[in-house]
Amino acid sequence: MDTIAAMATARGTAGVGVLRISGEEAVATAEQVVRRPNGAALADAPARTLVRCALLDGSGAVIDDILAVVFPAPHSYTGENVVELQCHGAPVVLEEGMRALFAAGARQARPGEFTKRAFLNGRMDLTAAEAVIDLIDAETVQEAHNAALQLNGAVARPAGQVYDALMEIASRFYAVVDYPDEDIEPLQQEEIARTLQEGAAALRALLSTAERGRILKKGVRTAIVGRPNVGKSSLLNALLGYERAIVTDVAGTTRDTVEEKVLCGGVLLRLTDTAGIRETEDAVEKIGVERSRKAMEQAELVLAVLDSSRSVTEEDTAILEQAARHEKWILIWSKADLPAEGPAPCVCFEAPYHAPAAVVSVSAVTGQGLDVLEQTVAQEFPLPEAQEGTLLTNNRQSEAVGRALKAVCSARQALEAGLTPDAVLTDVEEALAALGELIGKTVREDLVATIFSRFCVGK
Ligand SMILES: Nc1nc2c(ncn2[C@@H]2O[C@H](COP(=O)(O)OP(=O)(O)OP(=O)(O)O)[C@@H](O)[C@H]2O)c(=O)[nH]1
Ligand SMILES: [Mg+2]
Repeated sequence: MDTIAAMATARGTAGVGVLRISGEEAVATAEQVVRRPNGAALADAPARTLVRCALLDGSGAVIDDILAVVFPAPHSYTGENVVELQCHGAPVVLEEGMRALFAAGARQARPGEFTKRAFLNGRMDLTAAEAVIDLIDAETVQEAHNAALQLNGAVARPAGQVYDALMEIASRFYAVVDYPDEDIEPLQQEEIARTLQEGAAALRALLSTAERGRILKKGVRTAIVGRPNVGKSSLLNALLGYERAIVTDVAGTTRDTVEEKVLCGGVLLRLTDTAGIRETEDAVEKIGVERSRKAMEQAELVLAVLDSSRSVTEEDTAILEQAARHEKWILIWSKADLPAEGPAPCVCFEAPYHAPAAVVSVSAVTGQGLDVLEQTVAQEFPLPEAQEGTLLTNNRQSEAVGRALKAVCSARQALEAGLTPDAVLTDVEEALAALGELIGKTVREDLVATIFSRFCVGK
């Protein structure tokens, strides 16, 4: 494969900036842009050890004092020869260094190309490669933790075990299909049924993590709803810690939905502040109210806000009724720093209504009650146990596991119904194909291209 190079660190001034080179000719290419003080060749530098060099521009002038490290194939990130040049993080130096590398024969790496090569060279399976993107894009510590464990095979390992077990079954069935005189003995049949059952259980367990995985990565869809002026936007701002949404004492300030991600009780919330819900003749506000209702419908968590300094109106009760249709919702009494007006609304939460997960008094001004709100959210969306790390975090993965599970179940049914061996085999092969796709043993080229195009350049 040709030799590729890229800036591995983000653009901009920084203490250090790393240029990464990979390919058969990586060392020879780097050799042309660096000079060791003793005149020794970079190729002779001890492997995986930092050596001090001068970085040269295209004309051979020294432009930086750097550290270089050579990772000879196959013990490198990509499995190829890799050189990393740790320069000072000055954009001009790094750009000049890149230009010199191109002149020396390297070409600009495409997004994700280093990791793609790592995958193609068998340095990591596809779920691990995807974990690299997740890790780079992680917005919470939990997300990073999950990705780090996946990088180490937390998804590939159980999926690989099922794959191997199915392969074993498939090979027995091949024998039976190819040599009709052979037969699967009842004892063997029982064992196969048990293996299929265990495989199905393992896949089901993996699939059941997808929902939590999605929440971990994308955040909980959360709507802040209430009638105008109750303090919805103030609550959003208080949770964010800065003035994101406009707050005024005019009822109907928020016209459109405002969405922001925020970490609340360690849980990533995709918070939507909405226009206050009320009957209105204003054409723009009408659309806003419509959007508020929609945001509430689509939310996994509803924060229904009531103004504790005002008496409760019928509009409030109507909004509570809508909120209570959700399995998870929290009733928030806002403006807790002001004298309370009361009385509390008498709403009965019988089926199909759900009782709120908590009733919390909050002040956006003093911050009172925000901690209780955070605790409630943490309780409602418990994070995965530390060390678990097998949460499926993308649709591609859960789709493949789902397909494998379906095929394994249908293989089991075929076996129990006493269908011909090739009927069982077809299902087992389908499950193998799906699992192969998950971990990247048998994956279509276009799919690989799509997956790696989500990366940044230099990774
Ligand atoms: N004292 C006090 N005032 C608050 C609090 N929260 C909001 N307010 C005031 O209440 C008024 C309305 O606040 P907003 O956050 O704009 O209310 P909203 O629900 O977003 O209103 P709309 O966007 O019109 O639906 C503003 O004057 C705020 O300063 C609070 O916790 N304490
Ligand atoms: Mg508002």
